Amino acid sequence: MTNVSPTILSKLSVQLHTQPAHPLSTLRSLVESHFPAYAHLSSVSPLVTPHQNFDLLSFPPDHPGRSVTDSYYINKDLMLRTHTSAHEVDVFSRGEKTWLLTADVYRRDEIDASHYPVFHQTEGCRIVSADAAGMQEIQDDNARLEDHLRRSHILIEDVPHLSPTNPCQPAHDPKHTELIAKNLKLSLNSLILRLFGGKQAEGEPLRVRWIEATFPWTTPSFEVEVFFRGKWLEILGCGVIHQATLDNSNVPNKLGWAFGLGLERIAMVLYSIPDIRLFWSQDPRFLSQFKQGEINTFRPYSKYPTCFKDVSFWLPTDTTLHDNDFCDLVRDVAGDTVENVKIVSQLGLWG
Ligand code: FA5
Ligand code: MG
Repeated sequence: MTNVSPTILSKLSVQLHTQPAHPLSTLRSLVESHFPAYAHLSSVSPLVTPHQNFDLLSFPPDHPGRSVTDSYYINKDLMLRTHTSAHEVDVFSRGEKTWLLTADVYRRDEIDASHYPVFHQTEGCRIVSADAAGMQEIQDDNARLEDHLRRSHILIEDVPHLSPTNPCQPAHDPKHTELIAKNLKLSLNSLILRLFGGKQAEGEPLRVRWIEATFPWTTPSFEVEVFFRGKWLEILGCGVIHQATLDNSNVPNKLGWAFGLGLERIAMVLYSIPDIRLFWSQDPRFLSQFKQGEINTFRPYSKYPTCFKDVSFWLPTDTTLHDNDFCDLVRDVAGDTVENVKIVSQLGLWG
């Protein structure tokens, strides 16, 4: 089943999200600073079992994500995580109740300006006790967050916390689920405001759109899109964690939410980085543009190596020189970086 290529293997130790001054590292810190009381995890090995990545999260046995055409396998028992949710059960089992985990994730996919087989996610989770005290804690937090958002310039297109197509889990009290789903939405709207609010065009409210979704280990589930520079951009998936997943984690009588945030998508708009492949660049023209903790607009540079631009005049002292001889000469000197050779103007022998 081994299908991990050398290029992918070379990415396993890079950890862009912990490299000082790298845009993904600044974005991780920014998200972490928004949840200061949470545990912040960021160096967890990408090697997981299919059991962690899929089974513990109730993925059905025939889910397409399990296939060798979609995921990277070392062997049948060891794979590269396809999402940071692969660590939910482990982290809950260790007793963490509120935590963030940022990591590289791997999916076999096409390669273009917005797709790369390695990208980064931040998982965020919160569980509270499923009793009056836990619900009071959530209610107080909801009141605080609502107050903060009411005073902000943000326009939210919402969907109901619960609906026939996005129902409450049978094991849960719908009143509790409503409070938890509301806390999830308020927490994320507040994070989105923090990330995008400052970069918004003057006077324009920030527009956020909530959409019903499905994930095998959350119900109700949602996706969030942000309207930024004229486009809707899907930035995260989230939901109320399934009882089965919490049972797998040995945390009885708890209730809570989880989200998974795509870091490249967000960094690309915040920094105006036009191509997802640039995040992997070792070129000083890329890396030197950034400082830890600062979001600045990326200045594009040529993807070709430095060259000096001269104007040359070719004097046909040797009249046997053919156009193709000249093309070969250009290729010998400059290689394949030359896109085109053409005669711009031809003068008579004496001008
Ligand atoms: C997930 O990966 C779920 N684990 C999210 C989740 C967590 C749901 C917790 C419920 C509870 P999804 O495949 O939609 O879901 O990816 C989440 C985010 O990662 C997307 O919204 C997007 O921002 C980002 N993402 C997904 N695929 C790519 C890709 N090929 N390139 C860049 N970013 C991507
Ligand atoms: Mg999605």
